[in-house]
Amino acid sequence: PQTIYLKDYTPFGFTVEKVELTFRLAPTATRVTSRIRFAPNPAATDRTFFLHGEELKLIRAAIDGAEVTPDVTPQGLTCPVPDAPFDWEAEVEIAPEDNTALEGLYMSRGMYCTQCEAEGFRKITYYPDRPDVMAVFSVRIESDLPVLLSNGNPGDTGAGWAEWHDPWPKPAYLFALVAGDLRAHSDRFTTRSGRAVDLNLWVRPGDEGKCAWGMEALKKSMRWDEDVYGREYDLDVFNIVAVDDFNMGAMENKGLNIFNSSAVLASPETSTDANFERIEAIIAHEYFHNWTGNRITCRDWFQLCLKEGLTVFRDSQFTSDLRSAPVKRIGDVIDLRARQFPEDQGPLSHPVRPESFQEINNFYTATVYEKGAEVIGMLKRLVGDDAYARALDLYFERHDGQACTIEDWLRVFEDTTGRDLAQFKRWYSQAGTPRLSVEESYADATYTLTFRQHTPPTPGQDEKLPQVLPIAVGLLNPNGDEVVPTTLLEMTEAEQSFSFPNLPARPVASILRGFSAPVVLERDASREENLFLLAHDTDPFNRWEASRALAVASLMNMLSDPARGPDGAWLDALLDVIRDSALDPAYRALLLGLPSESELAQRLYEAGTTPDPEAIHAAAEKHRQARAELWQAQLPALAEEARVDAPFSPDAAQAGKRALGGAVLAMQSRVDGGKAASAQFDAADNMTAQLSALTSLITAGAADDALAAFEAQWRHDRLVMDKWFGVQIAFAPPHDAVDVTRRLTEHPDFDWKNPNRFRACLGALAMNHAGFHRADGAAYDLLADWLIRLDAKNPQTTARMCTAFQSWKRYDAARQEKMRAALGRLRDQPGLSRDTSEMVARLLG
Ligand code: B3K
Ligand code: ZN
Repeated sequence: PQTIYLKDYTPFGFTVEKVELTFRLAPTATRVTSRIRFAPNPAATDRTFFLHGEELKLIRAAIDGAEVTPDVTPQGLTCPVPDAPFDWEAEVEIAPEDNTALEGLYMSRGMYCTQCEAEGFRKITYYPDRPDVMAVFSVRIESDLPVLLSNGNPGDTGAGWAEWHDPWPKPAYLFALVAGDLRAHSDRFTTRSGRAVDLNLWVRPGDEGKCAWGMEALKKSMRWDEDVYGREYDLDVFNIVAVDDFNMGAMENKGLNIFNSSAVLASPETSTDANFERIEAIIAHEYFHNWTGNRITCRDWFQLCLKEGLTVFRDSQFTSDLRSAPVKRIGDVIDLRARQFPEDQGPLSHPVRPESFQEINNFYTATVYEKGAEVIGMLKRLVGDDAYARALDLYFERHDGQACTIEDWLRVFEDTTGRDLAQFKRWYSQAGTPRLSVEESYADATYTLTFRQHTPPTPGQDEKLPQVLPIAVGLLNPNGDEVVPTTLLEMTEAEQSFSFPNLPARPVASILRGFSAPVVLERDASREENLFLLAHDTDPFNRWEASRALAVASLMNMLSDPARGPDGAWLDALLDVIRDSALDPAYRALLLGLPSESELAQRLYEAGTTPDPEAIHAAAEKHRQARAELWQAQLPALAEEARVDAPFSPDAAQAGKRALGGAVLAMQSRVDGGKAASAQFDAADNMTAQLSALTSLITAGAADDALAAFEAQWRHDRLVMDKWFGVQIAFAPPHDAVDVTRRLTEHPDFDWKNPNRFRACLGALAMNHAGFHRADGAAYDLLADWLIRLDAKNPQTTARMCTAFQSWKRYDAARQEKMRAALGRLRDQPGLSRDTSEMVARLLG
């Protein structure tokens, strides 16, 4: 397979002045006719006329009305063309029904839909399928299906056809088409300049009752982007469509967002609070792309973080504004450590802006998205909120309608602030998670923090240079008062000291407040200091972080001495915080969480100890059991405090209470054999309550009846059944996880070609840390078997799920050997996709 390099970028030899597409839809023989006006691109030197095209049957082609016979390869076509503007016309045939890769034009249960990002448009027709070629599209769809949609504004329609026109120039990856028997949930939004926008959420008959929340989220997003970024919507209609078979969450096609139904459909009975919050965030994310991604797009796919990092950053600001900022921040950091850190610390590590790829779909990663967003958060912290706002205004003003680079992005900050961002730019080019260690000293009333930063080598990058690190620090007096409020230290050297004079007593430092930089902080804080911070820190993130540090220390101690129980002093201190009714219940629920078993494995590995997944699981279980017994008497009062009396609402306040209630129920189930969980399961009128009861029953080993009842109640609802499949595997005792997975993959409703269902089962197995790392390698083999099978149908989802193996180097030689063997089996599969080949090759290094 060919490797593409950032350094090789050259512009396309032609510009596209307009595109007219006609689709005659038929499941196995859709005809696509394209009429494209090309002109020589004055900015280009290479005039080779190459159009991408894959899996297309070319019926005919013409230039300026005269038939031509292009030179066709499996990747596209070339053809001699005039040295002046010309009209290209082509007709191709495609078979959406046979398209199981879910990229290009495909079918999902009788409806047609598309997914073009990153390079799917070339499976629809011949075209310069690259994001720097932007054009105005007009589309005509011919089909007997009742609803026919494409980008932009609606044009004429008649019996069996509809036309659409998108006035905004766009790259082909934002093209979309939908046709099906769909119902609309409609609403209206008036932009601040008075444009009336029709909003529609299109769903299958039967799903109409699951649309209200998504629609509210859309309107909130539209308002928020006007209020906070001054960005208005720019078409007469905004359509969202829910699709059951989709490789990821959703797609920001211009004016026609297409969503995985799991990322948009919601109702109290079928969706958890976490689902509601995720849906709100994804709707916002896709909507925000209208400016950060669509109006201003990427020059090439190496610049993916330009739109993704920024849009993730924007959607996290939105969620922080609508809900609780500290709760959102803690959740994001948990997620970063669970997904991005392992990626950055293993064989798949790559810069936020990668320099090469074979298959771009493999780079829609936690590094590009979430670390990309962290980089923007740091930039904002460094320049300040006002300068950030001015830089963004300049970005929109200067680059509207353009396909841009990270250089363009940084330049608006340099031009706004006069700052030189050359060193900061390393965040885009240097892979790996910096490790930041700190030493403290106190003399002559001056307190000094000395930091050292070091980024370990990553594949292809042995030597690392110091990064710019914004380190937010506050200092507390021994009595708990804050003597130095949050101060931003700007570290640029490998080693650097910062002093705080005039402090009559040695303070306790709260370092990296709000997780101000995405680093691993190596701090030898004593147990007493962490207990002090847990009790007194004014920064909610670091208060939580102190408890995390105590949790890690306690679990590590239990692991090195299996006779030990959990740290009692910490549990006492934690209970005080948990019982503080002045604190947000959602925050208290987060404090009840433990670091994941995978995170503990990583920490052991970094400390030079080979992690034993079973021992880690046993320690975590022992910890949970001991805590439940110790706090038994307090649980009823906590459960009472978490009770919601009002009618169900997915808002942050109620959701926080239910999160606390769920955590309390999990503890209760460890001491009452599942009695309280059973009662909650029977009485539940919302999915959050029902599912938390079910998972508590699974851990208590008392879920058989509830699982059967749940299945009988929900077998008609795919999204709910995904949960039923998932929790049985994710919460299975480690020695059972493989057998449970095997049994469930034989269930008649295990539709393995549906990405949601596949992930619900095999993804859950990979998440069951001790179950996945079973010593005999049975889980590795089971996953590899399924990945081999799926790769022939759906390379994208297969390649994505190979990341289950990304941390193989952490474990003992026997497990490493078995993981390598499983990956080797994949690698040696004849006809393995480019997507999966690249992933396996990187994993095996
Ligand atoms: N831009 C899409 C992701 C496309 C993934 C292609 N493999 C969704 C998003 O980030 O909003
Ligand atoms: Zn995105």
